[in-house]
Amino acid sequence: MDGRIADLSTPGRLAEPGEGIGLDELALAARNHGLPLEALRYDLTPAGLHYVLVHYDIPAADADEWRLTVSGRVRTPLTLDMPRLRSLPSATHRVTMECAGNGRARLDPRPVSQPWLVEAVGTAEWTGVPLRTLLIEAGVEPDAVEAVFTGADHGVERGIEQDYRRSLPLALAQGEDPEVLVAYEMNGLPLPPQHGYPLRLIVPGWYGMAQVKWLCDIALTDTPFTGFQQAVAYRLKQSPDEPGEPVDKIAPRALMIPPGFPDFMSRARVVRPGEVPLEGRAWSGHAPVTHVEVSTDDGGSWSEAALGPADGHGWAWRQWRTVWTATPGSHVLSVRATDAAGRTQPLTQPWNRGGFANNLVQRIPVLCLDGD
Ligand SMILES: Nc1nc2c(c(=O)[nH]1)N[C@H]1C(S)=C(S)[C@@H](COP(=O)(O)O)O[C@H]1N2
Ligand SMILES: [Mo]
Repeated sequence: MDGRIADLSTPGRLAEPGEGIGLDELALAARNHGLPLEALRYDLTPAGLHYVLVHYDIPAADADEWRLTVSGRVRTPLTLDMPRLRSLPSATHRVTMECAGNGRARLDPRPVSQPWLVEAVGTAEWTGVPLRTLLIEAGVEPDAVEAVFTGADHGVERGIEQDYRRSLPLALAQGEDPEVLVAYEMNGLPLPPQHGYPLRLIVPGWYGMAQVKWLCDIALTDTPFTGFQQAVAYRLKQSPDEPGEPVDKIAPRALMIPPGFPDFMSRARVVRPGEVPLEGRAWSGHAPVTHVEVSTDDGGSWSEAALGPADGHGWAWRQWRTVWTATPGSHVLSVRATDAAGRTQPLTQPWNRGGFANNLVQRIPVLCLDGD
């Protein structure tokens, strides 16, 4: 065993009161990065500004040698190389992806893992072959219930060496809405190494853990998959012993580009009196976003923001804008999204042991200067 591989993923350890970020978390935070919030201004996140999350190491990958196998409960097992995949009819979808751990570092008590604040999100155009096409070609046996996706990266979880692996229910894998892609391009270019080169899964509307990078095998199974990243990690639970509910679709969230400029001593954003344009993005994996409300008095009152054009499928974020007339003094700005399914964001933390799906409303302290 390679001594460099550390177990950073004991799910559900909570920080002791007053415990700071440890070196293991710093190591994770140093290799994974978020979206700088000012990049919410772009419809499509430039690839280098899209958040990154890698559990293990980015594997060495050579597109000429890469093979995707479709195996298990199928009539015709497939072995596909990149030219073959690129020759099949393709689809391109604009998708907002968010890490299930986004918001974790704000929770109290704080689950010890990748310490995201709110920045683990990005929107890209992904091009690839609809997964359904490959499943039709392989011929799924009637007793299959799930498709299990294997990435080429590798680590040790609770003492057991394993590949990164996740499953989807068969109906979703074969479905058209959302249309799951086996993607080879991000924003019109081959996938960057950190985003899964040369092949990854894209599951619109689902949190990031489902979007298996460095995809090398799709296995159809006649029993539900119980691997680590499925049945142990990524469960919503309050106590360590319960099995918990699986993490799946993205909860609604709106984010604001912090206005003005930073003051690192007061930790407030600094603005001048008068009209301050406020803008950002809102998304939900359950249904299209239908309302965005902004509060400039720390959640005391809310007013409706103007929404930009809706994305066709609702798989990508929507722009919102409003104008705030700032007056001298301290203020707290917040924003919250509501989707067509009536889901919205809580004002108190939706705590769970793994720190998943924390869509607590964003709070931005602002200091408005006297005069100009
Ligand atoms: N093979 C593999 N796929 C993976 C991961 C991983 O570590 N290995 N991380 C997952 C998680 S938790 C997230 S949030 C997304 C992040 O995708 P991105 O880095 O392209 O933004 O990839 C997912 N797919
Ligand atoms: Mo994630």
